[in-house]
This record gives sequence, structure tokens and C-alpha cells, in this order.
Amino acid sequence: MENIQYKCAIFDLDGVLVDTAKYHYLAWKSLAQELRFAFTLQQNEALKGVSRMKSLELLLGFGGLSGLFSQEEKEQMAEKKNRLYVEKIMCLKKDELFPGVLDFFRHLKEKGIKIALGSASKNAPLILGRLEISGYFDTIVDGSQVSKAKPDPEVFIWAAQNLNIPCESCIVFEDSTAGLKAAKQAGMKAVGIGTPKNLPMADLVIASVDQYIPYLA
Ligand code: B16
Ligand code: MG
Repeated sequence: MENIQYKCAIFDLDGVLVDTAKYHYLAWKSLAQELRFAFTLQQNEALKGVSRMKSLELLLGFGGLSGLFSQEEKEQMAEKKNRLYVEKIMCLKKDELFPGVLDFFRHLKEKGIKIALGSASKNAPLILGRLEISGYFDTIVDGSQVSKAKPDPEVFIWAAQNLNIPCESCIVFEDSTAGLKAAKQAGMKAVGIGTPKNLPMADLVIASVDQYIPYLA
């Protein structure tokens, strides 16, 4: 991967800055239990980076319950799952921020590279507040501000536009397939956080964001 000086680093939230996927999983699992089917950690992988309503559709599919509920019933289920999830993230501690994140943010600030959030989560502001990192961001775009969920590039394009930076000068850090596709569609560099086997479409895969420090020009 070339050593370009990007002007903006856009971060996904869940799975890149903090492991909230485990709390999403527990909340969806409770809902599945109420509906009397088992929901596995492996199935939860498919929900990463996916919007709340799309996640519910996938969950109902895993339980063989697709097409059985009205829109109103599904909205009630999604609300219930969110209440369970919010209960859990209200207790999130700032030491749950992944190691190396603050170090990387400081390197970006030193280089004059803007920091943006591009998350599908409507709970992003609450999570950033709990982690005490809201002040690092030059712009925050979350699930409450976009009309099209990842893999649509809207969330990342908004972040770039808010900062008046061309898409090709942005680099995205993402842990999900949907998010990496969105970054590529936006014409941005897509760095996967995880393992190369799971993220084949990434331009580069690293285990944590601070491993990108040596690539900063
Ligand atoms: P909420 P990200 C995504 O966040 C999560 O990965 C995904 O599991 C979740 O369903 C989605 O946010 C919506 O979250 O229900 O809190 O609005 O990875 O894009 O930061
Ligand atoms: Mg994510």
C-alpha cells in the first residue's frame, strides 16, 4: 500500500474503537430467546456493521421467522433490543476503548490529519461519551443522520463533505465487510481491522488502528 498523506481518517465505531459487538450480541440473543430460538456467536458475525432493522431481519431469518411479523411488531422488537443494548452500554467504561486508539489519535493530530466518525449506530454519541473521546472528532456521522446503511457509501461521503475534504484524500478504518465495501464505493482507502481471511476486500488489514502509525508519512 502506497505511503500517501491522507487528510482525513474516518473511523467506524463498533469493532474498531471498542468491542460493543458483544453487547449487541447479548441483546439480540435475549430477543431470540424470547422468540424461542438459539442465536449463536457465529451468526452474530453477519450482523456486524449492519443497521438495526436489517440486523433484526437477519435474526428472524436465522430463527426461521422471516415474513411472520408486521412492520409495527418488528419496530417494537427492535426497540426492545435497543433498550437491552443501551442498558449495557450505559455501564461501558473508558478502559474498554481498544488499546492504541488514543496513541493513534494523537499521531493523527500531530500530522494535522482530521478525525471523523462514520458509524451505523444511532447510539454512537452515547458510546463516545462513555469512552470520553468525543472531543477528538472533527466530525461525527452516525446512524441517525444517514438514510442509507452501509454498504452504501453515504455515511463516509457525509463525513468527507462535512470537512470539505475530497473522498480520495480519506482513509477508512473498518471491521465489517459492509463497511469496507462502503469505503471502496466512496473512492476512499479501506483499511480492515481484523484478519485478512475475513476481510479480503480491504486494501490493507491490520489487527488494531495503531498498527497504521508506521504508514503515516
Ligand atoms: P444501533 P458500526 C453498527 O455500528 C454495528 O456494528 C451493528 O452491529 C449495529 O447493528 C449498527 O451499528 C446499528 O447500531 O442499533 O446502535 O443503531 O460498526 O457501524 O459502528
Ligand atoms: Mg463496525
